[in-house]
Amino acid sequence: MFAREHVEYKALDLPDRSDLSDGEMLSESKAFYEKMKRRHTVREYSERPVAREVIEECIRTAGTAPSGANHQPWHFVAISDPAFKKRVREASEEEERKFYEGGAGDEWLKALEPIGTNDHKPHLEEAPWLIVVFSQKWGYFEDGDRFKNYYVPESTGIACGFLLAALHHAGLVSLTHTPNPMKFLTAMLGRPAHEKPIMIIAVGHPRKDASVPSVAKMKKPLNEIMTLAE
Ligand code: IYR
Repeated sequence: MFAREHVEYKALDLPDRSDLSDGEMLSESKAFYEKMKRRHTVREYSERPVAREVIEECIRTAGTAPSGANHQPWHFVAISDPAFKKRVREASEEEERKFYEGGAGDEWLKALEPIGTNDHKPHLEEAPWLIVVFSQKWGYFEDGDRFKNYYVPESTGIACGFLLAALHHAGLVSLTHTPNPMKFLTAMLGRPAHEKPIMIIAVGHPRKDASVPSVAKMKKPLNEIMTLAE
């Protein structure tokens, strides 16, 4: 996609303007908050499958995220193959066993107590899809020359946020999972060595008995997360 002739500045008239009144803006922003606060991280998935096209559209949405120099330094591997999911689960659980047996350190393990997590990760097989997100330290021009990417963690983090919102908007639940360390995913999924796995996102429908830890509903109030300088 990156050919050298595309790397010079050219202005386009702003496409896709929105023209809401102030009142409409307020009600839209409230409605979106009401929607997003209903997103939950879910660990118990039902057997209901999810069409590949839905996953593709959500990843397409993630790909619209802003990024450093518009280099889009990300790649998404979407896995529904049960054998692949099993391999990811087994390798993740192996790392997680070491993490929960003490590798994490006391303070981290204490912080995780209210979340109720442990090294048992059946959802990595039970969820119909796993999306593994990679960031790319560099990209390639069409002629094979390499160029540097910028603000890679920030850009990929924003794309992950878009993806989580898109999945929720599509009526799905998800879980961000970060086996520690997770470099094994690069080779396991056949990605080039310069790509760094950022997270695994399990995606699907919640099981009837799905639950969330009660602390997950405790969000900081606006006055704690926002300072106004008007
Ligand atoms: N990677 C581990 C531990 C973990 C860490 C954080 I920070 C969490 O918010 C939740 C879990 C795991 O996925 O279990």
